[in-house]
Amino acid sequence: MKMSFRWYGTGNDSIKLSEIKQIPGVTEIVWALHSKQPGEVWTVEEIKKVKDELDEYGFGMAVVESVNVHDDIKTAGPGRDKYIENYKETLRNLSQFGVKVVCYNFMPVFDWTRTDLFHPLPDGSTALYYEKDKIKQDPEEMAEYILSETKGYTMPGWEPERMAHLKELFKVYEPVDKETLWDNLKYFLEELMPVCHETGIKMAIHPDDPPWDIFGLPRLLVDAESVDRFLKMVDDPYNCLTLCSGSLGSNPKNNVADIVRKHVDRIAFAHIRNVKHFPNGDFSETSHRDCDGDVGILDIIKAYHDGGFDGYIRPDHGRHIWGEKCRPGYGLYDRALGIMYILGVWDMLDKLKK
Ligand code: CS2
Ligand code: MN
Repeated sequence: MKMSFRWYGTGNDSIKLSEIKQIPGVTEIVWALHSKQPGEVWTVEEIKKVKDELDEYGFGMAVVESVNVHDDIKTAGPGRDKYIENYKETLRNLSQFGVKVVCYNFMPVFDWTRTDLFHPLPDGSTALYYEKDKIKQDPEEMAEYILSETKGYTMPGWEPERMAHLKELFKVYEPVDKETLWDNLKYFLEELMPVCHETGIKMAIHPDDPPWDIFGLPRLLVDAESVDRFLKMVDDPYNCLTLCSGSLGSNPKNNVADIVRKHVDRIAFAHIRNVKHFPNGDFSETSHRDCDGDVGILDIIKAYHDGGFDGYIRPDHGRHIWGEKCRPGYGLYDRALGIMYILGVWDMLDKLKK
């Protein structure tokens, strides 16, 4: 298992590489060119600049999160083939710098959705929160809320440029039902697989967050059955998962550890996030400690360990603690605590095995 930490880049993150360097065990930075719009080619020069920064601290850059997928690819729009060609070019450029895993998602219109980005927890910290009744509001209001809370930071999936055309975007998705979206995902991956073999890069889809339809938009990767379907649909060792325990685990019916046990060989990238469920269907993100949430963090880590997982792993969203001012879900302190928790469990499992 290779421990990583997501970093949004110089000038775009409250956290410095020198600070990440002091978290025990982190060898890889999960990065992206956040100024790029979906569909644009990432050039060798741009990638090299990040490499030079990471080299200074001895960090690897094997995982990109994310190379975002253009809406024309998701909807089979007029630019689909052009944007797929651009994606291939980006993969080829990334492979020159040791990139091994590209995380992406196939969520229509929005990436992850929460109704409160700084919800107070009983311990005085704040965390991302999902209140079922609030989600019924108009998507434009939702986008306005998210953008007002994240001012100054780019939020992948909530790019202001895209949000400014939300009505048009919803129109483009109107004819795209769930089966069409599956077809479009298959088309995209079948196009990419030869380039993945050529470059050695695994495509690792992130599940839908939350794992159910919202705003009338279809969502694909939501439970064990859909994960099975996805892996069978393009049955190729380079067609992989970013298994996000918090995204799938937001639905109390999903047993994430079972999914890990079944598919550990196809998980290229593990996100460890904990979530607490409320009986009315709301949920709150929590610390990574098993008993603070309901996703079964210990079972999940054990499932990776038992399966001999040697892919990349990172703590996903953390709480905002100790007054830290940071990007929602992506502060330094709670994610560093999360890493120590994950490594503590992992080291003990190693020791017990000897
Ligand atoms: C991430 C996702 O912040 C998060 O919740 O886990 O937004 C993830 O980066 C994307 O869905 C991957 O494309
Ligand atoms: Mn995640």
